[in-house]
Amino acid sequence: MPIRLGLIGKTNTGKTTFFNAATLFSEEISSYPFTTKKPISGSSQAITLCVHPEFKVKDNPNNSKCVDGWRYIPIELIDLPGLIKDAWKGKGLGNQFLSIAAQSDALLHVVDASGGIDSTGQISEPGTGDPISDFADIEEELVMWYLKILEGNREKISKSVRRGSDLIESITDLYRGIGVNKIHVKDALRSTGLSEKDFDDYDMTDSKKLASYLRRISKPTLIVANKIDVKGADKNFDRLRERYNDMIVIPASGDSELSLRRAEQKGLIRYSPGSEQFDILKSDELNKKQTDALDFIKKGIMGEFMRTGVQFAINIAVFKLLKMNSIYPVTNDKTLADKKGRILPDLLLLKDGATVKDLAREIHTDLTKGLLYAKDLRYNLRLPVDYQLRDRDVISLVNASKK
Ligand SMILES: Nc1nc2c(ncn2[C@@H]2O[C@H](COP(=O)(O)OP(=O)(O)O)[C@@H](O)[C@H]2O)c(=O)[nH]1
Ligand SMILES: [Mg+2]
Repeated sequence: MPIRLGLIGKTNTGKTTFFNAATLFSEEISSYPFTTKKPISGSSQAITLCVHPEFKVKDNPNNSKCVDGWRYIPIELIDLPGLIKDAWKGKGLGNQFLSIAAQSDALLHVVDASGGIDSTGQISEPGTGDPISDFADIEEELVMWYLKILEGNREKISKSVRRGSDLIESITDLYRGIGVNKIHVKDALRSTGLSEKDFDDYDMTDSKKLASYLRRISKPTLIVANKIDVKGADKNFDRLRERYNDMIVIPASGDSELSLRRAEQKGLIRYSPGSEQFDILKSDELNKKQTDALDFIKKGIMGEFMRTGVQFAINIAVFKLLKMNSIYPVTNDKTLADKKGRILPDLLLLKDGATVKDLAREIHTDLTKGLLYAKDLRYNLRLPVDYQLRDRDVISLVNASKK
């Protein structure tokens, strides 16, 4: 299963533009409408430096692509309709949106840093809206939804605890489908001081504390300060960074990224997603408006912020927020090929802390049986089965049967 990132935020913050830019890649033309009524899923990619130059081989990727030494790893991106106030009450499709958001591995919370929407998500004069309160409003919807799950199941939890079940276990069961595990619940109870309290004595404040803690630790989220191309948006970017200094805030211009990828697709420019520059190939085919727009992106966006932020936000979500390591499993430890002779065929994303055994399980459950050790092919070194893999490890597994 690819990693799944969900785009959340108020209406008109630029989620669909971001989605269209991030899912528009080479041959595929995205023609997805800008009015989102239901969640739409699309294929995008996280990009990281490939190991093939270091190993001095030419690769034949299978589960990913290698372009100019960069590995493109497929991920799933979900564009969610703008959340409205009281969505958690289940009005309209609120419940459905929230549950899909909660099934993502991580969330990209898009805000309009230009302050160009009002509190209901209607387009307004730039500078009049407040992305800080927009962010807080949506967060509140999410927390209330987590709270509703807890409050709606009080009877059930009380009953099972009375019958001798573990409280941690019972609470985890409620949230299991949305990425909450026992460690999260244990941590939440301890950190909120609720482990000392009898569940039946929880008041609303206690439950909300617990819900809000669970939401925060189980669903990593970063803030995309979008529309950074608009004059004055940089002020809101600074405000966001200051107010939410415990989070990652990424300045972005979805609109600029979409323009660049479309121009690239038409062969007008040379540009790789996430790259910090582009080259104009056919300047004679560009009209004045296009030339000015590209010029602005070069100076106003890339000059100021280094990048448009779209690909960067995805990469940061995968590699920093979710702490994924890129692991290259191969079968032939001399040629670095798989059984079909493809060199460095697959890149697997494994969470930091995953071991050799986890890698075996990820490839095929059968491989864990009789697993003896792994070979680190960079250093020609045997690694024990409980060794925690590191980013960019190239690994072959050695089983009792194959030895
Ligand atoms: N200036 C600017 N406008 C943007 C940007 N991204 C989106 N928009 C505009 O904001 C409006 C809402 O965008 P849309 O993607 O439909 O927002 P959604 O409701 O969150 O999906 C549209 O008019 C977009 O063209 C951006 O990076 N810069
Ligand atoms: Mg939309």
